Amino acid sequence: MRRAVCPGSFDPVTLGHLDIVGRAASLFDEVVVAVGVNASKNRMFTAEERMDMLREACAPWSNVRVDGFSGLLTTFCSEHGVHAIVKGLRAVSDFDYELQMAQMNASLSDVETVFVPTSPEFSFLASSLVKEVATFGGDVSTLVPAFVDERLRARIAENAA
Ligand code: COD
Repeated sequence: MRRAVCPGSFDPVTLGHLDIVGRAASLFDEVVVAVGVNASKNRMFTAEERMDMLREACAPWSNVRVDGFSGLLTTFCSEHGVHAIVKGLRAVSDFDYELQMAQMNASLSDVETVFVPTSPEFSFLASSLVKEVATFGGDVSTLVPAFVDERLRARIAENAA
């Protein structure tokens, strides 16, 4: 069984994330989408909310499941029999940081990192930008699944009330 992990914050999941998850699902027997729950950043959605959205978005892939993790990703990998970390690369700016993480993770364990290039239509897409655009009333309906768009707008309205 070749098992990979797609880790991230997914605050919230975008079509760019799902493009990488879907392609990982065709490369590996099983893919675990692992939501980092370390409380280091301000999040719009709780870990449970982020995982719920991912479960709904990943439902079409029978070999993908969603889990949460705290602490080191390499610890999660060894506890769950994960052999590869799959990361999407958008630009050279991603590469510098992702290479550093891949090398650190390789020094901590024997898990390999596999980089998947973003599809061109998603190369500018990041959760942080989606939240910013949506917060200022912009249309993000082509960048996230429809139900995520609804939850984003509901959360922004709640926060503004
Ligand atoms: N196209 C392609 N790929 C994309 C796109 C896009 N448009 N958007 C995002 N991605 C991919 C990237 O590969 C990214 O790495 C991944 O999706 C997740 O993105 P985010 O923004 O949701 O998540 P990050 O980058 O905040 O997640 C960082 C981790 C949680 C993976 C990282 O901090 C981590 O591993 N933390 C655990 C603690 C640890 O082990 N630290 C030591 C690391 S060396």
